[in-house]
Amino acid sequence: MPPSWPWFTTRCSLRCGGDEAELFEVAALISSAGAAPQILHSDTVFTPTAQLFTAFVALQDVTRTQGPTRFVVGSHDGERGADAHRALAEDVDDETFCSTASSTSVLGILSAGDASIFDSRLLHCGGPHFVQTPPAVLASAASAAAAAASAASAVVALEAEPTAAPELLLPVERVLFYVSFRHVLAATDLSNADTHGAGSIRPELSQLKLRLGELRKQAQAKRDSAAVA
Ligand SMILES: O=C(O)CCC(=O)C(=O)O
Repeated sequence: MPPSWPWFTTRCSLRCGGDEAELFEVAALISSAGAAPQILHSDTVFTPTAQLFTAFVALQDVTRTQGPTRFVVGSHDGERGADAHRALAEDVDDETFCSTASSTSVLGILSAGDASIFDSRLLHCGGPHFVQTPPAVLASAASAAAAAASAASAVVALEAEPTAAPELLLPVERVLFYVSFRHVLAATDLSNADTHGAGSIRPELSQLKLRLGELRKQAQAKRDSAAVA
């Protein structure tokens, strides 16, 4: 069953030092069909204490081929975390590390409404998002191969228009709703400014410095009034 908002915010409160935790990021992560995998990274540097607690909420099913996020288990703290971050830093090509990491990692394969929640020091990356080949194209490719093998009837409709029912095709964009809260004791220079041209929170929302406790109260009031109605 997908986690509920109260379930998530209770965990946020526990992980972020209480209800004074600030809403830090609210965005959508969109990966289009054909997107290359991301490089393994953490969202904040490796520090002895937690900085952010994040949820990626699936807005539609995320299958194995749609670039699910890969998370390296235990890479957020302790000796294991220090080793993982050191190995990544030493591996300038990222390749060796990614292949070793895959044996100690999990994939965020999600149903719509599920969420992956994680400490921002955890190493993770968006996976490769494969372009889906419609079944009709696969079928015509197979018959083309058979025809080419059996005779020289060369002109086969390899480029035939796909005729698969649209509901059999996966969405071409994988969208994750992305929200994070800042630990009450997090470094004061932690920035969510729009440094890469892809802001993870709108400035006017950031300026409000919304606190987890206030958001929880507002959500509870909405639930109560919906229950009465
Ligand atoms: O798209 C994803 O699955 C992960 C995205 C991410 O980690 C990032 O953009 O920092």
